[in-house]
Amino acid sequence: MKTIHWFKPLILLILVAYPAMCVVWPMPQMMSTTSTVLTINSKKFTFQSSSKSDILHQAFERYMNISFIPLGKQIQPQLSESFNVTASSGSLTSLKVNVHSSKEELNLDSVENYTLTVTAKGATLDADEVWGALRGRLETFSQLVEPTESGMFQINETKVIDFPRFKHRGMLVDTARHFLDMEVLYEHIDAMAYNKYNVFHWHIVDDESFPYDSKVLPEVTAKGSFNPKTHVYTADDITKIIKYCRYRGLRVIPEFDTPGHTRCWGRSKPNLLTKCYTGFLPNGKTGPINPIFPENYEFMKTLLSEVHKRFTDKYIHLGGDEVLLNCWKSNPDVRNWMVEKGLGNNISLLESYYESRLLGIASNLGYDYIIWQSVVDNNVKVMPSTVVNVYKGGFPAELDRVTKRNFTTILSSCWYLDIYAYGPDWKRYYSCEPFSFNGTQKQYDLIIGGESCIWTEYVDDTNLISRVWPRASGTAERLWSAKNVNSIALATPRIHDFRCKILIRRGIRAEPVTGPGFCEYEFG
Ligand code: CP6
Repeated sequence: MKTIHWFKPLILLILVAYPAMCVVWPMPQMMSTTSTVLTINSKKFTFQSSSKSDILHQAFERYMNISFIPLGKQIQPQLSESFNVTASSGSLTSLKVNVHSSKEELNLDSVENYTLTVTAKGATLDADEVWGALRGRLETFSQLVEPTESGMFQINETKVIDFPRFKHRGMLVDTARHFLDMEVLYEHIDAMAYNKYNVFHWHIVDDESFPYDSKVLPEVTAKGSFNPKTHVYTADDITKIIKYCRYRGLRVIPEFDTPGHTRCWGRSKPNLLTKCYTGFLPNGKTGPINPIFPENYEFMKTLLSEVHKRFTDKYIHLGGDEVLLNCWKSNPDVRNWMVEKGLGNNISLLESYYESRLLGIASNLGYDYIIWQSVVDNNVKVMPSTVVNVYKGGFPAELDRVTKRNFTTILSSCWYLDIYAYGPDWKRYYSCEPFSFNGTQKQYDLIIGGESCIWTEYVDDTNLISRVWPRASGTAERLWSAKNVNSIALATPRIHDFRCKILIRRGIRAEPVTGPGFCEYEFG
């Protein structure tokens, strides 16, 4: 997708001319606004489309509710009850939504482009696919609508032509370090959609817990979850999350991270994990999945077959990070087996062996896969369609290396939301530029996007939303908007407005990020 470079002065002009009206986040590729203000009577306003799409019509209902939220009672108490909304029909009475294709597959190649035209003659939204209508969307239109003191709403004449810079804009959510309630996940997914994110990367299990409610491996859930009755995601829960995401234009990509990060899986399967040794004796610790036992590959096949039935995306994330190779090395059975198999004492050949078999299982199931960078750093042979998730420091050099080897890549290194600093640390996320290495256009084209990550060692239902939002909005704008929309000075008042006027007003309890102050719109 070509980035259009000439519009930056245009956006600067708009921001200078109409700062209060321009609360679209992330910034569209092209937007022009005039000083003509159209009024809207929310009671008489309709969304219209000839499309029969259930996704679109459900979105109409949601956006009817969130586009027309009146001014809050605390700030404007005298206006709260006496709106005379019957008097005028307003000068804008509908938004016509044209979706050109009825294709509703949601994948990496889904088209999210849209144009939005709001003039005195009417408002139209054009999109190739329903995903553009959502993203472009009803979301952008809704952000442009402002409440007024009379109880009416208003929108400036506006033209928006928009498309994402990157087609993979994700967030990793870790539900293993702490369990997250379905209601909290729904709220979080809403906030992701408001930010035009399109991938929910569900890091569902890890060392500390296994909240995936398996029917084929029930003992792993029983002993691996914090509580097998209350702290698990059932097949039905997963289906609900997938549907909830789909209706908001988000894919769900589950991660089952192996061979490391599997400690609690071992409680019910004594031979699953490698016993680590100190000298000649087992030291009581367990390490990565034991790669020398054939039944452990059967275990993975059983697990992934069920996962494949429950999750609908073509992609699965297979992890592969932080493998404790020293534990493998310390175990005499593992060492003997390596010699027998001709791997000698080269432990990275053992990692390759495990990964090759695992990736074989996944591709036999029909999966394409994403893996953490460690796997390719270690020269494991993977399918050409493999997506490499770069997560370590020194990422520009790594992106350079990985794309030189022709791999498609997703960047996470600079978007770790669990790493927290006093003050406006959204700026760090906002400033991270994926193309900050000297590569060829072909290399840049292989970078399909990025992900923010919320690892939840210190996060649960009580603070997920406020910890993540609006810090993750920094990443959202980096991934959606043009490369040169990168001025902290211009973004600062915008992210404040986005937090107050959009997130807070819609009930997302996003934390303050621009220092002392207040929101013009408090909860109603
Ligand atoms: N869990 C898993 C983690 C991390 C990773 N994988 C992690 C490592 C370093 C930091 C934050 C998170 N907690 N499974 C690495 C991808 Cl700083």
